[in-house]
Amino acid sequence: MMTLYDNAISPFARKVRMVLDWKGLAYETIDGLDKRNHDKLAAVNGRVEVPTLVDGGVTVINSSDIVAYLEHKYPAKPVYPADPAKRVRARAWERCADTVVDAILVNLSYWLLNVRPDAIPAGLRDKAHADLDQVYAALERDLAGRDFVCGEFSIADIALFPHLVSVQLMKVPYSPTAHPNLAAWMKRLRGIEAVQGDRARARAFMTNLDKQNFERVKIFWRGDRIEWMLASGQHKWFMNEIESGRTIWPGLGIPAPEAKAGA
Ligand SMILES: N[C@@H](CCC(=O)N[C@@H](CS)C(=O)NCC(=O)O)C(=O)O
Repeated sequence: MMTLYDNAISPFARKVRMVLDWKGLAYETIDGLDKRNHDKLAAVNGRVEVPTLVDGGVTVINSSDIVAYLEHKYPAKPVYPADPAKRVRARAWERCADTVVDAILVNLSYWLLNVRPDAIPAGLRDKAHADLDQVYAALERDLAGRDFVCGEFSIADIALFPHLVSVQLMKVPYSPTAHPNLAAWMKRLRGIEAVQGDRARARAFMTNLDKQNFERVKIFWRGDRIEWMLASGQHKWFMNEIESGRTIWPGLGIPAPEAKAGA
């Protein structure tokens, strides 16, 4: 059986788990961000990130690579559109979710989920809202006359959902009046079984937040989240985080030796 190192509120792990559920595949999970499982995760992923998928002798890291692997090995119930142009579009939205929307919302979440010595920097939420408004407008445009972002249900919808479902909580909401297509699409997604499972897991995790065993003081920083923070004028705040010892950096993530055939 496949093993997915995941976490109920990691948007990347949520994306992969929804793909597994959508395709009806069997898997077991280990919460890789639970500190008790840290060494196990480090043994399979040099970056020490979730999601990580272990399928027999094959270990796949990075959510979009995991989705591509699953799609290749289990083509039934596809998450990439068959039409090449639509497929490019679906990947473009997945990338936007992974690199832009993730960076904005996860950076805001530090003042909700983490134990912080400071208040959110002045102007940061407004900057987040202004940037997200551009995403909301583009989704509103692409969803006109369609049920899903690329027509059929695809990785675009799956990648965006875990982020957009949190925008009320992060106080950067879209307006159902200004964005009726977006609001109707989010409602439609909530009717899909794989999405319902995701919501239930995230809710259960949040309800017991204080009992969860993940790192809440130091922040794990990587590329896109740093980029958005610096592009939002927070270089001094960021330097202070480094100097105060509140940062964790990913490992190098050099591929491990290949498993021997038949292993
Ligand atoms: N590019 C990676 C990003 C994965 C990522 O950022 N994972 C975060 C959780 S959302 C993580 O594992 N952070 C390690 C930590 O918080 O200790 C992917 O697409 O899978």
